[in-house]
Amino acid sequence: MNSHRKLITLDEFTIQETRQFPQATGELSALLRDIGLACKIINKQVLKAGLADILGKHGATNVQGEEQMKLDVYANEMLISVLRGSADCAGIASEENDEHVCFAEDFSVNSKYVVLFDPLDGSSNIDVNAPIGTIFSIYRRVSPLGQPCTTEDFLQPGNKLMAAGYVIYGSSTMMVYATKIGVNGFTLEPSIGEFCLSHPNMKCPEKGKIYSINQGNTCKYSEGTKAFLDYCMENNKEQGRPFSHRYIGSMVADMHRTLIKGGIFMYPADKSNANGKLRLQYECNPMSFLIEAAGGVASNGSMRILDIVPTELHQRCPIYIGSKNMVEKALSYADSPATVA
Ligand code: P6P
Repeated sequence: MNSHRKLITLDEFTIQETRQFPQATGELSALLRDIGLACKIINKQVLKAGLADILGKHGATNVQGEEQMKLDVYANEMLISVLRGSADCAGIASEENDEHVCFAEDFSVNSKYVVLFDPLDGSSNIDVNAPIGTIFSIYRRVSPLGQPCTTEDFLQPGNKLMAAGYVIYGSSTMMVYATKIGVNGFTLEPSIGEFCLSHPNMKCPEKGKIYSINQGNTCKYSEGTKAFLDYCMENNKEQGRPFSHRYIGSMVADMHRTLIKGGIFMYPADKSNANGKLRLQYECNPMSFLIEAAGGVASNGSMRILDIVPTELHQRCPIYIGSKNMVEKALSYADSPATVA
């Protein structure tokens, strides 16, 4: 690799993007940099999770009823702390918090944006050193500036997103985010502690040959989902060979592969979970905004995920997301709601 090639840092890139829009104030770019800072701090702890006394159950349980790993709590606290100090965030909502949090500082009530996040998605993979990640969504608030943010700020549909993305803590640490302009990926360069542009203008391949689903739940899936899985496993002339099945059990990791290599990631409704498992506001919507910005498709089985109007902060949503040809094929098998398991 040409070591003399100028590295473009996240800060430089976001500032250059801002310059493309004379009317832009730079607040959204600054917020993206703040999220990057929080995730660099989280990354430092993730890298030594096996060493520090940070493994093991924190003991508390979150609103999902899941035991909180200490790293979950740490990641949540870091994001809240950095965003509270940001001049560009009026408040947050998190998978780890029952309710949204308004920042009361004078400069916060005048901030234009709110941030929702899953601070450490896939945390059950921490102990087995599989990739985990932070997922974030940024909305322009709908409540009046100068006053605390409100519930409505956090219940906006995904088609109102201003930016969304994730940081994957894997073989390398990458930040991938989308704005309406497109999707760009930044790899953390540890020697300078900066996210550097490594994947400009990312596109999800229109055709894919990888399907990603927890096949262990097959007995609980609808007939339509089972029929699509049979299609994926058939050696038929349409695709030339059976597709490959890949499932890491960490949404950020499965979605990062889907974005780069193409394919479909699915967490459908099933007999036990009428709305699937994944959360609309801080898992499905940010990933749907990003994949659509990269040319992919995201549906809940009957409609575009970004058009769903949320009614509850932690509501779940079935998801079929990825390469256009695979998602459309999966939806062609989708059942009418009446027949969903
Ligand atoms: P299952 C991790 O717990 C998570 O929220 C997502 O990151 C992941 O895609 C999904 O749940 C895995 O769920 O039921 O297959 O273990």
